Amino acid sequence: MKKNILLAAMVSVAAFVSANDLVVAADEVTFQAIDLDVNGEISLAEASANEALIEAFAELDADQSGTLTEEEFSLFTLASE
Ligand SMILES: [Ca+2]
Ligand SMILES: [Ca+2]
Repeated sequence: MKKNILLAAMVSVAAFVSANDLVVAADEVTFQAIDLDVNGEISLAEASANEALIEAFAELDADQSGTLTEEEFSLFTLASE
């Protein structure tokens, strides 16, 4: 019986850890969190941290510069609300 309780505890710890490994939820995405090198633009590589952002990247990149400014990115956060 004790073994079952221990196993259940281990399973819930494992579930907790893997939840933390998931990409940031859309409502928690901020420009600062994605702009890893803090150059004021989100590159395609930086955007790859978020699947939804990658899918929207080309559409969001209004001037087709290959990067997203904070202004371009703001349309993504608005759309995901
Ligand atoms: Ca950047
Ligand atoms: Ca751009």
